[in-house]
Amino acid sequence: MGPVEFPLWLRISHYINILFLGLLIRSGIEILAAHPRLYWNEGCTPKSEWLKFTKKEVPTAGGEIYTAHDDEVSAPSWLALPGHKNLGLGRHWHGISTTFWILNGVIYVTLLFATGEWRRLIPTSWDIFPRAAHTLAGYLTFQIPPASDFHPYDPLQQLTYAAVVFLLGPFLILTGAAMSPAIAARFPWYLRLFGGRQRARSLHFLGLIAFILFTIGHTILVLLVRFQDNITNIVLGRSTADFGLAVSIAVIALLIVVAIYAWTTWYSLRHKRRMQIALDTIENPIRKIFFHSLSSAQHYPETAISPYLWVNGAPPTTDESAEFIQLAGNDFRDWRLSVEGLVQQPLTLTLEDLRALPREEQTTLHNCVQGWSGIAKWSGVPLSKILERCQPLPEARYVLFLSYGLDQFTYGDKPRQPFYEVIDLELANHHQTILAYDLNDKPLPLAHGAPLRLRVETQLGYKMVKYIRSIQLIADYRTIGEGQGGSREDTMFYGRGAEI
Ligand SMILES: Nc1nc2c(c(=O)[nH]1)N[C@H]1C(S)=C(S)[C@@H](COP(=O)(O)O)O[C@H]1N2
Ligand SMILES: [Mo]
Repeated sequence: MGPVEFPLWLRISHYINILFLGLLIRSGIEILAAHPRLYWNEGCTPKSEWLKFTKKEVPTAGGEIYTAHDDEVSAPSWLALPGHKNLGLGRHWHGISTTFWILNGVIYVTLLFATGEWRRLIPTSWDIFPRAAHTLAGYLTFQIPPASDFHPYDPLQQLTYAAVVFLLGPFLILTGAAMSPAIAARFPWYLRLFGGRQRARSLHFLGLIAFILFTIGHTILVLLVRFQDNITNIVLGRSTADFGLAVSIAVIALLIVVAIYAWTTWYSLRHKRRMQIALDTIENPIRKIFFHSLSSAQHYPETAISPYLWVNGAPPTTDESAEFIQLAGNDFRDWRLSVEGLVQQPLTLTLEDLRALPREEQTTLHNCVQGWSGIAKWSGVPLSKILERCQPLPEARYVLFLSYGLDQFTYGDKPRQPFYEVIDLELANHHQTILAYDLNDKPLPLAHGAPLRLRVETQLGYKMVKYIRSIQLIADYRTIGEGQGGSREDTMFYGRGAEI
């Protein structure tokens, strides 16, 4: 075999891969820190985690409410992107990086096959296994394989690279997609392939560990075994190229990657809103195309109902809403739901009125943006039935749900605002979008949103407003609050779409 050349496209895609893998890993750590526990069970029962990155214990006795936000840990910025409890921005970076990493991967694989380069990577004979084992045994006894073993890779190298490209990469994409509430809601069989969302999440994490171990091993071997050939090959395409030049280019290229990592963290922490809008502008159309129209078709058996349900967002206190406390004290008999805004027929409904309307029961999976989940049976009235009755005006495009409770977080130095979220009419009319008044066949408990809460089964939990006070049909969400489409979007920089 003559000298091998590494084509330019291959070298560039290898470099782009380094850049995005780092962004993916760092933003992934940010996401993990938002719920630093990993489980094999779907309900995330406290103390059942197989791995946790927090010393906190979830109080299971006593009346005090412990929310998922209380459980979040702060990751340092050198490790996580951007660090310091910025799940919203971490998620934007993870989304953007996933998109470009996959794009880079698709271009790479296409060119690999189009140019015949695949023959170097994909083993075509079973004897690669014994040969790779032989090479491994050699490395383990500190023997470097002879130059004749590299075509351009030694058997172990070839097998590992092929496994990383064609197995580990797709595995991370598939387990990542399984964590999308929209995919899990529309294709429940897909989630079952992995044994549920928490298993997919745990497997995604183990995939990350595999990637990190591979990267460490790969880097060590590149440095220790035939470094001069490796660096000239991957930078300049030929082992006969100028070694000094190759090293200089590699060092500069890696410094650029480090500078990009530092910049993304710094800029994200400093200009949170700007970063949120910039990244979401790219993601939003992608989410719209692939996820938005998926409608939930979940029918979990009642035996799947989780023994424990995490809480996010505590009930309003007297300071937040004395009115709510009064209503709750009277079992919500005086509570009224007002449906107003751009409607022909404003409505005022009591809980009895709502219970008299058509009832929808659904046992579904709740997916919090932070990572935990839980299966519960929700009963209530389909939102579409309310919309039929209030008759939205033609200019109405969104539905706003306003809570009695206040947002836990604030933006700038402003006081805390009532918690609200906005969904569009397409989501509002999905079959399993309901206003729930019962949880597991009992009136909704206070912690989970009494007397009425929204369920939108293709979305992440933050869209599902609890303690509903009113529903308004509006033409545009940009004039409401900070203009991002909901409290979590306004103050925590989450995405406008909550499908993944
Ligand atoms: N009013 C109000 N509704 C809210 C929240 C909140 O803080 N306040 N948190 C949201 C989030 S982030 C989630 S995950 C779910 C949690 O619902 P649960 O507490 O019933 O599990 O409620 C959503 N609805
Ligand atoms: Mo959440």
